[in-house]
Amino acid sequence: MDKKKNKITRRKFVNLGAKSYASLHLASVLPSSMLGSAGNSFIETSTFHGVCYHDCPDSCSWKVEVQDDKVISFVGDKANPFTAGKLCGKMETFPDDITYHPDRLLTPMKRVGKKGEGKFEAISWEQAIKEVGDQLKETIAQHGSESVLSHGYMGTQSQVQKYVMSSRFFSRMEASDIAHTICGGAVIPANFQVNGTAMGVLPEDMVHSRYIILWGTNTKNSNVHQWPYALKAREAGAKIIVIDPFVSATAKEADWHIQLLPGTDVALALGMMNVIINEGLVDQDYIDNYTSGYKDLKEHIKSYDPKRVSNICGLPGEDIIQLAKEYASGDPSLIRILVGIEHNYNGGDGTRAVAILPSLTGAWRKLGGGLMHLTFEMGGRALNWERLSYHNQMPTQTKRTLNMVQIGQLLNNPDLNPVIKSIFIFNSNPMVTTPNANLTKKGLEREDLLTVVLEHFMTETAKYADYVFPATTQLEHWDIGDSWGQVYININQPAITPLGEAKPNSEFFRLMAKEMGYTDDCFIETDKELVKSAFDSDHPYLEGIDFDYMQKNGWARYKIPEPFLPHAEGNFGTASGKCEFVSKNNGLPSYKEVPYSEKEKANYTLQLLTIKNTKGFHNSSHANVKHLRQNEGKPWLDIHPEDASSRGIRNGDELVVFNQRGKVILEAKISDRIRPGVVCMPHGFWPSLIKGGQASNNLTNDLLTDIGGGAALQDCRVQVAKT
Ligand SMILES: Nc1nc2c(c(=O)[nH]1)N[C@H]1C(S)=C(S)[C@@H](COP(=O)(O)OP(=O)(O)OC[C@H]3O[C@@H](n4cnc5c(=O)[nH]c(N)nc54)[C@H](O)[C@@H]3O)O[C@H]1N2
Ligand SMILES: Nc1nc2c(c(=O)[nH]1)N[C@H]1C(S)=C(S)[C@@H](COP(=O)(O)OP(=O)(O)OC[C@H]3O[C@@H](n4cnc5c(=O)[nH]c(N)nc54)[C@H](O)[C@@H]3O)O[C@H]1N2
Ligand code: SF4
Ligand SMILES: [Mo]
Repeated sequence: MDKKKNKITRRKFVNLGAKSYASLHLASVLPSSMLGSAGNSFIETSTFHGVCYHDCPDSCSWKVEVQDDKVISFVGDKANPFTAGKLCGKMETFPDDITYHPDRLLTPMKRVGKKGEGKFEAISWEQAIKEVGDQLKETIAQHGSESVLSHGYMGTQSQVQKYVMSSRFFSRMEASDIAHTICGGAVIPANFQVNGTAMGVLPEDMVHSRYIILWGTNTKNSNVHQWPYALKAREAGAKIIVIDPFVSATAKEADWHIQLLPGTDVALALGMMNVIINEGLVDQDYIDNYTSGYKDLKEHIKSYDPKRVSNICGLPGEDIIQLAKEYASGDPSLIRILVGIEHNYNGGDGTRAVAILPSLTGAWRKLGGGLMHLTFEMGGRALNWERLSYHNQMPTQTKRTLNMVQIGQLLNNPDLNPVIKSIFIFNSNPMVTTPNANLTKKGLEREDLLTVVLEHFMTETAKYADYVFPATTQLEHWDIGDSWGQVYININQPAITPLGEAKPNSEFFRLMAKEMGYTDDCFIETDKELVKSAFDSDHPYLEGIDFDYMQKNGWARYKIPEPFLPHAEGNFGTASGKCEFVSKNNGLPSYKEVPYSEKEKANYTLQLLTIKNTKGFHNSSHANVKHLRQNEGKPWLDIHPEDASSRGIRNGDELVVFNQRGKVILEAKISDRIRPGVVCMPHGFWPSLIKGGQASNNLTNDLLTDIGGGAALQDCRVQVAKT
């Protein structure tokens, strides 16, 4: 057979029907005499259930068909009503783009060049584990176990590869842990302060809402399976409002887009309260029975009159009044938040102010009314965490926790006690996703730092490693996929044998445990046993759902009492059981000036947003996939015509965007998608794959949010010029 003529790309493998692939593939490996008209009938196709591993609210269920240990079909599971048979654009070709990508790491690598240079040579698993183990033992003996830092994050949010075995390992070691603050770091504690939970209205119940505020969330792009519920509500008469400093894909579709200045949500929400209270639009009965702190709040909001708020937010006063009145009379009104609201200095208080609104107007009383935020507490309650979090029962525990937002500062801090001497980076790409990346780079360049990275690709971060270990992808390992954005639980079955020498993260930590001499039982459990143990639970949400059921069906909807009206009669998760307007630690929410230096304000007169504004990337993931990158075009900067003309910038010009931390080369897109004084670039491009070698987080600020130590990464001042 002429191989060239019949060459099937891996993309085609996925797209071809099972039958056609079987015959074509067979033809290339079997003598033609063996291929009769029914020549492929003995080839077995196996179907596997899986779940998307991305840090995404949708957690889609998928089905994988495999022949001859190769994926021949990969689709969203039609049976799951939330996924509804549709994966998002960036995941449709996942097997080709990630698992079968020619650049995939398939063997352990040891650095031979300078840190960051990207020169490595292959090394066996056995030898690499031994060398890392030897160095680790020496580091611990000299500097103590807290000099080792576990830097895992949400590259996979499926629990076994994200967390279970790595937590056991680092707890046993008593290493330092990283605080997962870059996403949800402020919104979660802030909502908990007010409502004692982040779980409000269920995603599907949006269809019952009649006034929907998508507050700092780009639903059409970031939460694609939620959008149809918004459209269904609109068909039934709902109005959709988007509050966003940028004309996002979702804002374009809104009935009303409120384009406030970034980081001023707290003022807007307090201004709405001012109007709602002054106009007598509150639900006094709800306030009296189910909330605390109203008297103080009433006094506090007096200083947030529409005129002052108009100045802070850069909005017409009448818009604030109209929004407040419409919101208070929505029947019912729903506010949807995710993380767009939190990535600024006022992010915690912004969330708290927004989270108070539904209780002020009693929106919680009706199905579809209230606040819709995160659903992770469902899985937290339902699954058997006592088994999974085995390390909590071990005599030793993780001790020091360090904030990932400031990893650059931490790696460069000689006064840390102890200094970080070794870092294990897995499921994360901090050189691209964490602010102030040039400082992180300086830290990772330290010759005295042992850096170990587990990855699918030689990422920007992996290039700084001493050892890189090849990790399996979601098609090659067991896992459990609970969700933070909807109410289904999934299992992920391995569909194919791991490619090359790739191993699951969990297996890396088992091998390391053995090397370190940790003999605890918890390092013996297999991934399948771990998945099984998660469903060994008698929580009512999992009634009738066990491992066998999951093996057959792949996914299940939690058995939640319906209609789900969590706060129709109060029942908040706070200590008082009420919605707490005043926080014990943080008082009442208020607007604060961002602490920029005078020099910063004078030199860098524009505010830069770096947002997830691409079609094909998921944070930094997929940005190395050529066709997806080409789809985005050249990395660009949205700049308002006024800011462009004052700098002599024309559409398509090459620009340099710079500040005291870095400089990025972008193409000018003159547009009124952004206000004067604010510019916006997409986040996710890998620095080394774009001109100039720097990207969004080489510019961003590692300032922390007001609550929770989150990332105020949108509070970033820059200057822009033609190159
Ligand atoms: N396609 C795609 N989908 C994704 C991801 C991805 O990378 N790509 N990432 C996933 C992850 S990790 C997460 S956490 C979710 C996040 O989902 P979202 O919370 O929707 O997050 P973002 O896209 O960060 O921000 C949403 C919007 O907030 C706006 N925004 C920025 N600053 C402010 C502000 O101060 N106030 C207000 N009101 N709005 C502001 C931005 O302009 C942006 O349009 O999406 C997930 N889904
Ligand atoms: N400027 C700016 N910065 C941001 C944001 C923004 O909007 N703007 N968004 C922030 C948000 S919301 C988030 S959640 C973070 C995300 O930050 P990260 O979690 O660092 O982002 P990802 O790009 O998803 O990188 C995860 C890495 O995990 C790897 N990975 C995936 N699965 C596995 C696995 O099974 N094993 C191993 N070993 N590796 C795996 C992928 O190959 C990828 O390189 O970024 C934050 N940073
Ligand atoms: S990234 Fe999100 S929307 Fe896309 S397939 Fe994965 S879970 Fe679904
Ligand atoms: Mo995120």
